[in-house]
Amino acid sequence: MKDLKKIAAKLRIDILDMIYNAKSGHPGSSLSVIDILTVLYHGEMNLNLDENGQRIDKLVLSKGHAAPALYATLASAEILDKQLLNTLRKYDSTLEGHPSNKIPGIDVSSGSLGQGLSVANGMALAKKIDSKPGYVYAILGDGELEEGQIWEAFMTTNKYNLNNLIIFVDYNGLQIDGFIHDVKKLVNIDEKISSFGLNVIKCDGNNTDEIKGAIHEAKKSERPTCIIAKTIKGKGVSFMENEAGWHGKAPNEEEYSKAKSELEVNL
Ligand SMILES: Cc1ncc(C[n+]2csc(CCOP(=O)(O)OP(=O)(O)O)c2C)c(N)n1
Repeated sequence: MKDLKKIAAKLRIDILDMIYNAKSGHPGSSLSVIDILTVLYHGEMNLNLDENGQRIDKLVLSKGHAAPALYATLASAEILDKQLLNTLRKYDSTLEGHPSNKIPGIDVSSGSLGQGLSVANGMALAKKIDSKPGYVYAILGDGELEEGQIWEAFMTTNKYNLNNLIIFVDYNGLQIDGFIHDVKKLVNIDEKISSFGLNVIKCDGNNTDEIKGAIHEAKKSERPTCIIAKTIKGKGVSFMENEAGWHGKAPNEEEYSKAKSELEVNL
């Protein structure tokens, strides 16, 4: 059986290396979501291809600025060439700062917040109409919930009872420049989403066992599920944790080596 905690520990270092090398990117957001991606791509998602070359399970990273986490995970699952990771954000590289559907393993370009759930709804609805197996996963940021389109999309998820769609909210409490409850007074997320007709499950989004358990529970539900995954932005690097300032900034040389030595302890 795979040691998911060790895989996530390794991927945290890949994220740090990529962003340091690119001198740009979103470390806080990527370190927040990496445990969820690890669980999905290392056991929970069916990554096999169907007769049309489409992956059985699909994922939309709606909080697209966490692209380094997705790229590192795709490489660890051998879907993306690992050599590409150190080309992040370089001129001519396919690994742009936000996911593009030109990249192997990525179906949906994202980065403009608020849109990913609508696309994931369409993908899940298409599967239902075509009687195709598999799940669609969508990962949203909690700050992203401040986009009105997300709530329109929740209504669609509910209307078509898209129980082949599993939504994660990466609930780290922060967005680009502050706490979500300061920026838009976004409170009681679970009650709000539940009132839109979805099954809501809460878990620790930096704990691989809990994430796995939440996915298994979601798959038993007759209704579409939204997993509110409580995370820590910048998880694993002491001076980045819970700091809005580390949302989208690369570390300097000194910060890089401090962060790296902290992350290496968990290898
Ligand atoms: C439509 C749109 N508006 C603004 C932005 C700029 N922006 C990038 S990340 C971000 C905050 C996102 O916060 P959250 O969804 O909580 O993600 P986190 O980084 O905390 O995981 C914002 C406002 C954007 N990418 N798209």
